[in-house]
Amino acid sequence: MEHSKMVRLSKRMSLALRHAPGRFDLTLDQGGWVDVDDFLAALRITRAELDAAVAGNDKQRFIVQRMPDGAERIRASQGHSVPVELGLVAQSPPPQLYHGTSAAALDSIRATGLHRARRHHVHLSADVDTARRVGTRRAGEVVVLTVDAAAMARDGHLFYRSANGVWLTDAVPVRFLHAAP
Ligand code: HQG
Repeated sequence: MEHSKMVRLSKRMSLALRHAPGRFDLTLDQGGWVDVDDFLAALRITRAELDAAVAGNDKQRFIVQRMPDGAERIRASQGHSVPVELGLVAQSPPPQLYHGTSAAALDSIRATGLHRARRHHVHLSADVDTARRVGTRRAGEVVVLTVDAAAMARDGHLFYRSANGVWLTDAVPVRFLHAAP
């Protein structure tokens, strides 16, 4: 599939599976899953297009699972703004995690820490390069912050890792944030 077509399809799939399933007449189950056949019909795409978008996705945003009865289901691995329970189990984070954002947000972040905004969690990256890429989605200069995840974990903050390797936590208080080197 052509790259630009793939990106467009990935965005529509994200909209349907993370933010606005109703706009496609879809209902996600509690875990955020939807039947693959229903999904194909709702987005008016072929199975080949779906497979290409799932397999070729730069961030592995979507996961397809075969159920014991042979039916298949799909969900987004993270990033939801609609209520879903992903069933992730808290796990011990690496000592440091990273968050890419815009320089314009820094004053506010320094005042109140990192908040999850409309999503379920604050999203953190395991490496600086990925965090920088996340930050470039925002206008203006990109800033990468280091999160002292080890200290947060010692303080009782819980961390989760999505199926596609994004680290998630409820909020990051200011004292655990530093400018990345
Ligand atoms: C900022 C994408 C002011 C925060 C990405 C971010 C990621 C504050 C924005 C995933 C703040 C929220 C998530 C505060 C946080 N004051 N601004 N106190 N606290 N912010 O999109 O982390 O491509 O909800 O820095 O790659 O940018 O969609 O979060 O800029 O993995 O798969 O508020 O979404 O993945 O924005 O991105 P977002 P994010 P996908």
